[in-house]
Amino acid sequence: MVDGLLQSLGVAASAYTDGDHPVHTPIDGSRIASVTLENKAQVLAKIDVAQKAFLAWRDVPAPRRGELVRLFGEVLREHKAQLGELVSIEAGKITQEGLGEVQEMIDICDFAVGLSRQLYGLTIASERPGHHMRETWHPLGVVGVISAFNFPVAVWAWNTALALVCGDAVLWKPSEKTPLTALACQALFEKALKQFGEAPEGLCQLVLGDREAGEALVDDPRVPLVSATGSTRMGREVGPRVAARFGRSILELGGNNAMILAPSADLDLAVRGILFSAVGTAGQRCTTLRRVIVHASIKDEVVARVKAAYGKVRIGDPRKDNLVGPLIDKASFDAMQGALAKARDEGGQVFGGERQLADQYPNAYYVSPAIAEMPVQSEVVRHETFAPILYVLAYDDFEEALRLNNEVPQGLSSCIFTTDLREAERFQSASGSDCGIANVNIGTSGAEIGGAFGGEKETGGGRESGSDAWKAYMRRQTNTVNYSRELPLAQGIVFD
Ligand code: UN1
Repeated sequence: MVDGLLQSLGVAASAYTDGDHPVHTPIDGSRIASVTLENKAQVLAKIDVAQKAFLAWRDVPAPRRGELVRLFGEVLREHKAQLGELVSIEAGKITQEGLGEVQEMIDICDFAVGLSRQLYGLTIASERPGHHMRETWHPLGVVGVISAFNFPVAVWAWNTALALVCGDAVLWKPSEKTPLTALACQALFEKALKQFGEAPEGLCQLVLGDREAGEALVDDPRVPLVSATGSTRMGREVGPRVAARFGRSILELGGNNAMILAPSADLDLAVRGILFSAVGTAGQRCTTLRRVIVHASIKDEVVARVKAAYGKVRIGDPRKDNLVGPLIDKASFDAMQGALAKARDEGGQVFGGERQLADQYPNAYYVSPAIAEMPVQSEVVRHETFAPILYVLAYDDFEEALRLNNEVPQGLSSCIFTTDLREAERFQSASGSDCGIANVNIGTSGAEIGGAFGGEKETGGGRESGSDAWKAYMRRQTNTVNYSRELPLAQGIVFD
């Protein structure tokens, strides 16, 4: 299934045929490749190489570093179709979303190229005569990137494009479930490197490994920044371990994203927003819409319309004309069924959620998206289940809706559908949504790369991608220069 594709992307056959770690496609559960996982000693050796690469790369002028990222963006443009298809095969995304993910990579490359001429620091007024102050941003070191199966290529690109223009080296550990797209990215990056010419060896390396490999990255003081995307459970381990050695981390963890649906909302728009955000990527985005908090007066109508839309959703092979592909694996299906059983126990009324196409694909896990009308925001609703389950809660008063939005442990994305300016502004105010993303008349998922991406509370607090997220990939230095013939002290201190 993948031979031709991987070859066209420049991956050598030995990289995906000779190993002992099997790779399966969620499309039919079949084994499509086998790769070799690396052990701790191998990871440490790669960190060594990365550290040396960093020492050379940090002295390359930033706009020149941007040129490498520009070339990489070009290579991605040329291979968008193939890489997108590989994402579909390995992660189970429908074609449109596979392509969208590669486009996200291209977009961040463009952003980073511009940034490579804009790593601006401040000049600061000094309180002393004949002095000036400024703030300088310097390259940081080796950046460890740990990414998840659901965005197997874009999350790496967000981190890598920024890290490279910031003068850092990168070591990437992708999910064990998606090593092939990682191998393809690495091969494409090497293509860009060839066109670029002189770059230090090992500037951007890939580590295929399991927990042991991840731990080696997390614990090594030569890796000053670890950017980890995945579950809150993973982040709870990574964050304190990196902090224990005074490293920095960017954590992008679980979400439990809600939509407040107000009585004034444009319901046609809202239902379309719900459909894309709740059902897209088979509910396996960290930004997936998991809760609709709907005004009691329109609840029945909204539920009826969403159910009707869900009934028409085409489920099946993500490379064909379908809207919902498979869940990643059986564990994911079991977790979904467990959550639905719990929702029923907690008084919920569940619609959908059954396994689909089991005869055709006995080893793959397709499901119809589920809606669960809940009496209150009970335990199961407060938990992120990585599957297409949409909990519906009713509200009477806007303050109650805001409270429900915020009363979960996670804080990634949120949105409101309303045409009432007061509600929209309140939602985005200091006492509104407590999430890293708060949208108006747009769903919770599908953010552009230009904004900072990430969220609060158990989502981990990290920010990746656009805005000034680049600052986390550099070290800040405050410089004070005395160009006078005196040595005045700050705070007016006299020390004669
Ligand atoms: C993720 O699911 O880890 O906003 C990232 C979005 C995408 C990124 C999702 N741009 O849905």
